[in-house]
Amino acid sequence: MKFAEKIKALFRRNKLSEETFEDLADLLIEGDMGAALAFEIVDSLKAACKKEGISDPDAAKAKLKELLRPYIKTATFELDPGKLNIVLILGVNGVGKTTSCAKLAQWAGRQYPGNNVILAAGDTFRAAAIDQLKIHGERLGIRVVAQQHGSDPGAVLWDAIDAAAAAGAQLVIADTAGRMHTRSDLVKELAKLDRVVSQRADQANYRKLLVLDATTGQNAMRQAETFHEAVKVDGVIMTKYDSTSKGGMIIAVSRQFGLPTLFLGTGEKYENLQPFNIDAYLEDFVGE
Ligand SMILES: Nc1nc2c(ncn2[C@@H]2O[C@H](COP(=O)(O)OP(=O)(O)OP(=O)(O)O)[C@@H](O)[C@H]2O)c(=O)[nH]1
Ligand SMILES: [Mg+2]
Repeated sequence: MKFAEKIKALFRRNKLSEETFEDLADLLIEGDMGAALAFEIVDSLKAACKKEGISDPDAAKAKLKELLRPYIKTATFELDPGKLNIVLILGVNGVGKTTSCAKLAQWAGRQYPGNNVILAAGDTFRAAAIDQLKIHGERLGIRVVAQQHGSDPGAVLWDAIDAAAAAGAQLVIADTAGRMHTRSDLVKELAKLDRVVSQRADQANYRKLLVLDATTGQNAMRQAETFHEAVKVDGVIMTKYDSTSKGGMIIAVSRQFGLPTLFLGTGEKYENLQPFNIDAYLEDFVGE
């Protein structure tokens, strides 16, 4: 059953009772929202229903949506036309970083026609990573700046920034190696790369997007915490949203770290990247 269907079924009961609220808390936890946040939301729903005399389950569901909305920070991905825009794509292993680089490059190319995009093969750690990005670049007709396997990712970024300046490109999207948030040495390396890019391109519009896999559940909170602490992340790309009907993590990450989700990855194709839309999201999560 789709997650929203479960919420719907819950509010299809004849009347609101203590049990409805308890079951709702369980469901929100199951939806990856985390226990503390789930109870907080259920408590405020209960209070609002009492205060406003809401006894109709449908009205309570509408109220739930209304209460969830301010928890979700939103932001749009926009290029600064007067600057070089740099996007560093980060995350743990296998979450969909490289695929997201390619998807974002295509999306930005369409959104800003005539703008040159450069992909930077900043994952120099995994042998096949450079080729993987090059293949995406060939398919999409987008230039990929790369060095050899094992080279310094900071140097690749320098090259890409130089190439962008020379070509008048407005956007550099850089892949990075997957690193587990539990590996503090690798997280430190990322912080170093971040410093290198900040110094090299201090006039640029430089952003860091953390890729989180929607099927990871609460572990994504640990990932967000570590990466945000290390490099101050600007936003999230939530991938594999097509593989789960739950998405409570988007609310949890927003609430806990103030991080907006900018895009949803909704499949393996280049087209499967959608700018985050709060109305559509709430409809997915709670139902219409
Ligand atoms: N269903 C689905 N699959 C996705 C999505 N995004 C990425 N994938 C798949 O996830 C797998 C891993 O994607 P990659 O882009 O290689 O992940 P990565 O984070 O770069 O992996 P490493 O570089 O090894 O850390 C691939 O099979 C992708 O096709 C998505 O939004 N939905
Ligand atoms: Mg990769």
